[in-house]
Amino acid sequence: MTHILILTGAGISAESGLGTFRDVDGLWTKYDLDEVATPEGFARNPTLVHEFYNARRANCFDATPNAAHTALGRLQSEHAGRVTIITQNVDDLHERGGATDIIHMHGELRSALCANCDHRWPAPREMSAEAPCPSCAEPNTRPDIVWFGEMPYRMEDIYAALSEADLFVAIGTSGNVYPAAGFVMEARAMGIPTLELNLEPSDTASAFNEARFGPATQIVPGWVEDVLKS
Ligand code: BV8
Repeated sequence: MTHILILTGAGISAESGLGTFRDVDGLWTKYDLDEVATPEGFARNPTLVHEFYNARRANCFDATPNAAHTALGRLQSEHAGRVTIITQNVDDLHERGGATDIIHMHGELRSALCANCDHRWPAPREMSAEAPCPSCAEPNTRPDIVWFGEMPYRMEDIYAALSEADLFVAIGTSGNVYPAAGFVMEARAMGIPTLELNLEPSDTASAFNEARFGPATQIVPGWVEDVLKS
């Protein structure tokens, strides 16, 4: 029974119309990461940061999961062993594509967080710097997103899943952001076979034992088919 551990990034949602970060017209080419994805940026201008995430939340609500998301949902329901999905993505397309057992290590657009009392609740479509927290009533709410310089969520669960994995697969990630980009090296150090499924070789491509390149909606369903047939 093989336990498959999958790390996904923005590339798996690209064909659903959600922007990636570092491609030619990626989000970080349009917005200054320091202004909209750091706690310092949020402290300086919470309204700008809420506008950035409100726009991405709207895109996400209007997007639909693609064949790669649904293929991973199928893998989880049909593969005899465990399939754990760790995603860097903050959209909910994995869930809407039928996947469960998902670790959102960078948080989720559909969740809101109070910076004052740590209360979490389902995010409204539009958040604002003035809106009071439903629990402590303080106007100090933020997107439930892990920004640069902040601790990613559920790191213990991630390292536990890594230590039990029989295969590590990275899908649609450029391998630029740590600690996620380092997981492939942790897998190699434990002798776990590694596979990259990406549009093109990522910045960590040399660390993978195997790779398949192409759009996720083509190469992910094909790979899932091969796994379920093996
Ligand atoms: C941490 C939420 C300590 C926001 C994100 C100085 C100070 C503090 C920290 C640091 C520092 N210097 C470095 C760091 C570490 C820093 C970091 O790595 N910085 C980088 C820029 C060097 N990391 C952190 O700060 C992290 N925290 O280190 O805490 C710690 C350390 C260890 C253990 C515990 C604690 C927090 C990082 C999280 C930041 N938040 N997201 C938001 O989403 O709005 S990161 C952001 O980048 C997104 O989450 C995104 O998912 C993620 C990674 O990007 P990718 O998903 O890979 O997307 P990208 O566009 O880069 O690539 C897309 C890929 O898809 C490409 O390869 C492309 O070819 C491919 N593709 C495109 N189309 C398709 C496709 N593939 C298939 N099919 C297609 N159709």
